[in-house]
Amino acid sequence: MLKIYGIARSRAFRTMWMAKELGLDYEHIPINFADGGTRDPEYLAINPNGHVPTIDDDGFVLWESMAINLYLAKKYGRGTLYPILFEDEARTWQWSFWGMTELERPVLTAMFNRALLPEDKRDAALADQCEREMGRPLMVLDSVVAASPYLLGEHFTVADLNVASILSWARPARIDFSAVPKAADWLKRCAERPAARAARELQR
Ligand SMILES: N[C@@H](CCC(=O)N[C@@H](CS)C(=O)NCC(=O)O)C(=O)O
Repeated sequence: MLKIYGIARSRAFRTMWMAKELGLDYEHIPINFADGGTRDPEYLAINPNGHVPTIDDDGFVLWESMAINLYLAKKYGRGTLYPILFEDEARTWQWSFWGMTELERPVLTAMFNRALLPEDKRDAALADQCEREMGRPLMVLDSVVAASPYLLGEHFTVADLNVASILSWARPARIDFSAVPKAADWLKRCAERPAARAARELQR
């Protein structure tokens, strides 16, 4: 059976959303960074980085949220959540790497400095700078989802899930989407999927 390590209020959310999209049964092991769980020697033996998520799929251990989602989608959702064509597969990687390298740091930093840190520790100027940095990638996203409903075309795939899960931090980060309305609509379409809602329920 699939095991997912990590709490839903972490990047493990991405993996839980994926598992729910695929209708996979899984055992949830709520490793929490807040109580030192990610530094526990038993957990470090599974993921020496001391981060979540990690999965154990019948003895196959894998970490890094994007790699995990690409693996799960390819293994259990080929032809639906994972594309068949090599070119579409490559575009799936493109969007996943793009999300991690162009968006993840600024949106996370903005969320910390506008919502998560104690007020006296927040750096408003840094958050504003991060929001400005997101301007160009969000325009790129906007132009693509203006031409088709999802990143690879007509259907929701792991490419959408991976990018939308990174951008799920945009709301608490109070990122202004008014200049990118198509990207806002796309994000809403992704976030309203039953599997995304079910994964968000686990964050409560
Ligand atoms: N690049 C990794 C980052 C994982 C990561 O940093 N996870 C955070 C939680 S969202 C974590 O485990 N932090 C706790 C720690 O480092 O102890 C991924 O995408 O899986």
